[in-house]
Amino acid sequence: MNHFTAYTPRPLEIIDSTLREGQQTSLLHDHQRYFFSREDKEEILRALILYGVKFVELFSPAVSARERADWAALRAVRDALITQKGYTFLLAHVRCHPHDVAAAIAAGADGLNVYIGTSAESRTFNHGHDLAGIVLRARALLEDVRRSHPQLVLRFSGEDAFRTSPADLFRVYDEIAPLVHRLGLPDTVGVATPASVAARVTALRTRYPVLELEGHFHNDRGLALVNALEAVKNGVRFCNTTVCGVGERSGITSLTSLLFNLHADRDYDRLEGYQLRGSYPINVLVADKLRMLVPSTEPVSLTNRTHTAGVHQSAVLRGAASYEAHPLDNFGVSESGILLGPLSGWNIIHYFLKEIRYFQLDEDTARQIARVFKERVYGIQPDESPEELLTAIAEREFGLVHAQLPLAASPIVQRLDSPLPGQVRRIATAKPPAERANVAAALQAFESQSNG
Ligand code: HCA
Ligand code: CU
Repeated sequence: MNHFTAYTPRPLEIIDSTLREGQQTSLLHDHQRYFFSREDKEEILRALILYGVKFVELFSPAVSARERADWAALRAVRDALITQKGYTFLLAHVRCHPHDVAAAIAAGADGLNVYIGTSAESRTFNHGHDLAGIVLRARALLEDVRRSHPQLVLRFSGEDAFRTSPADLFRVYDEIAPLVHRLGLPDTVGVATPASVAARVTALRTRYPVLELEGHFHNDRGLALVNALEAVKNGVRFCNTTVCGVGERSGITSLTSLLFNLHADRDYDRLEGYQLRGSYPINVLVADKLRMLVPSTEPVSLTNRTHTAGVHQSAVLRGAASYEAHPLDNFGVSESGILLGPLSGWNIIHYFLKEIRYFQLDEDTARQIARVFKERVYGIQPDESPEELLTAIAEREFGLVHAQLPLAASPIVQRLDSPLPGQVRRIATAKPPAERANVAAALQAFESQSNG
């Protein structure tokens, strides 16, 4: 059965590249990991499939013996989820080289994401072929693959497309377009802007109206997200992402940030088939593999529901909508945090002592305690938390009695709650341990929720 001809593409097809581009992140090296283990990859692939991703890019099996061996394991993960979630296409990212193509086919790839540099920089420093040479090689390779393996899904990318002149890109793509399903448009070095993306996409769509386009945007200028949004809105159906945006240098468009923004823009059609509640869990899962917290720059992060300024805190206590404009719970960020510190006002201190720690105190005492706390907290020791300091002041200096009641679990102030014994003080980007443990459960919940 040819799965691809049987598949009707949705308005937006993510081609997630966490397991390819994502493994090129220097963050792995920063944390002495260097690569994802097979178990990491299996978990990430499973999470991506449950999240609703149908196209996953993997390294060419020619990269290393380990990558080659992992292909079989990842196909098994995919196969195990077919009944529940339908078919997921595993695409090999391959150089325009018969050796890579043969290895991908042997590994059981569903498709080939073929690339070769087309910019002057790429031609000079990467492979040394001129445009005619590129066309010659690519045509021969793709014609051969189509003849011998007609079931493969084929994409061709001129690497560094945004530093390739339109004339040069057309020179190559005109020859290749009849041979492939999609043409790629990678901003390899992160030079594109929303305006240049719109212009390029429009030009390609006009010239190749029947072909699908695939976007890939690097974040060197911090524009990977907005460029992807612009591409998608101009008619690019296939978009490359990675979880948390990790990738070469500063990475590419983050999977959940793209979907989150389409949601914010009410572009609901493009969200068809994605389990948005899995957004935060999948960010936590991959951040965990990188031994880091979900970056504070990720829109779908606990940081975006954590409040520190006194004015914000007291307003959020009355109504979270005051400083939380987005429905982050729908993206799996199921709790908010309020951090005690020098900016906290007396009312949050009153709330904490009364509602969370069950001290009997009136508002006036809370004001007095707040004055002491605000002074003392500047001299806090590294092994002490603001919550401990505040509790100590309340008990020792104000003689408040602490009723032995269970800890409250208010969804608003989870982060104010007592840390577990020996747990380090939480910082703004920290995720609650409960969330970590819940990742697997949350992802598994999609299994039962979604029926493919
Ligand atoms: C790479 C470069 C690449 C390829 C993208 C593509 C890029 O790491 O090999 O194949 O479309 O950014 O150009 O990721
Ligand atoms: Cu890239």
